[in-house]
Amino acid sequence: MKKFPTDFVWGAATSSYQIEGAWLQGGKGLSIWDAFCHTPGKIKNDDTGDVACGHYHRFAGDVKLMAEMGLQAYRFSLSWPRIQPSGQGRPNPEGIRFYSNLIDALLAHSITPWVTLYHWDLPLALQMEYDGWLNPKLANFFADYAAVCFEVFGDRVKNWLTLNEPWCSAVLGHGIGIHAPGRISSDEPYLAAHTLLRAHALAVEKYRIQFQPRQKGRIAITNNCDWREPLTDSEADRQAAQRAVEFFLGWFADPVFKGDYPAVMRECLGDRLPHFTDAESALLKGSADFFGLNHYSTMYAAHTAKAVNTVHGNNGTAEDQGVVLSSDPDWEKTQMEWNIVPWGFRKLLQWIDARYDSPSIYVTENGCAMPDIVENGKVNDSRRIAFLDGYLSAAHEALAAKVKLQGYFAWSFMDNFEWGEGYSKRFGLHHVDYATGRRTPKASAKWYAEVIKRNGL
Ligand code: PNW
Repeated sequence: MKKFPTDFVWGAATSSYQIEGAWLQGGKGLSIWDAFCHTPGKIKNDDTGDVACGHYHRFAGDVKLMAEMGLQAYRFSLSWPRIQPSGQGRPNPEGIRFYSNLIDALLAHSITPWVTLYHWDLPLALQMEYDGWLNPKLANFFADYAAVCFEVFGDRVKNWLTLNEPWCSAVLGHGIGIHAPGRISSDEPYLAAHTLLRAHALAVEKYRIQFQPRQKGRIAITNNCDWREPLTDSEADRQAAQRAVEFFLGWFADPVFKGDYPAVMRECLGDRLPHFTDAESALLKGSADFFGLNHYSTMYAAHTAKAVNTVHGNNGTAEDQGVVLSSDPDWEKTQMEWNIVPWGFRKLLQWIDARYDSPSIYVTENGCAMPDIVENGKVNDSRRIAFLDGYLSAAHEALAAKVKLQGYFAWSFMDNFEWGEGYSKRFGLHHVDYATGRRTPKASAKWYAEVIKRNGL
């Protein structure tokens, strides 16, 4: 048996836009995802999060299902426009009541809430009036919104995440335009990322000065990163893989843990990469109480003098890096076409441990989409179980190598709205029948419940 540390946190995650629905209920304002999904052609099948899993109305039943599988922690996000309909000013009491009830229900079942302040559903008004994250002012609006949340929920919420995967907001939202706000540009990802990082730092400053001393919680950012393995062991390819990870994770984690962008990004980008003032740099450095990581996949990286711009915009900043990515044809893939490579997870955890001086790491998302089918009221998702078993075994190897991994959240607690893929991709431990809203625990939910109970594999 592969045992995990005694205080290891076992959880599952979701996000507001992906599960809540009730897009025009409870005084909620519109978000950039409401607008993006209602723009024909942006989302597969023109699906929207208007109804989603109906979690806004069904949260009590969902919390019961979490309790039934012995979940210790539940990571969810707050919809900013449900709390501040136009992104600033007086909070919406109904929105606050909804999350307050959810938090109380979790605590009544001894499930610890882990709250993400921003999982991509920016108030639409801030996009229309200010150009969203391209405007430096957004950092102040975000910090004010965060303070509202600390004030009303911080008595009960002790684990905060500021931003979920700012890489996605920057690259998918402002580079290749497949996420809201749908912008296509080669410079805007760096500008948006800069504001996102400043927003994180200002929110953490507020928490640390005004709330943390009496609320005694912790706060961090959560970044996504896939592993990049050198295609060959040539020096050029090894440097290319290192560069690729620095452009992916270092872009957002270096400022937070070291106070500035990676040197290699400055070399490649010059002044296309914005500069932090000394004060901003000082505020950023050390602005996380732990290392939040979302991880899904691995690719090979090779050096190329001239990376090609295959998609509009900058193709995920590839041509800025001089890196070309590829896969091993023998690797199994998920329904997202993402490679299943558990050893890449171990290598990434060790890379983080080495680069950031052995931080406490919480994996706040890991999971896979599979073509699940319901048969006689059951979902036998054996490939998902194999995926989770593989990735948790790799996590266990990282622990044996002294990586300070302290928790793991499966993505996702239930099937939900998978952004540009709409409802065509299922990541859940629970199956959701979107016609009726019915939830069915998959075999993986029962498997994961056993893992939690035994604290091991
Ligand atoms: C994450 N990529 O998104 C998000 O945090 C979740 O909301 C989402 O449902 C989950 O992973 C599965 O996709 C990502 O292109 C989207 O590398 C895209 C990428 C990574 C993560």
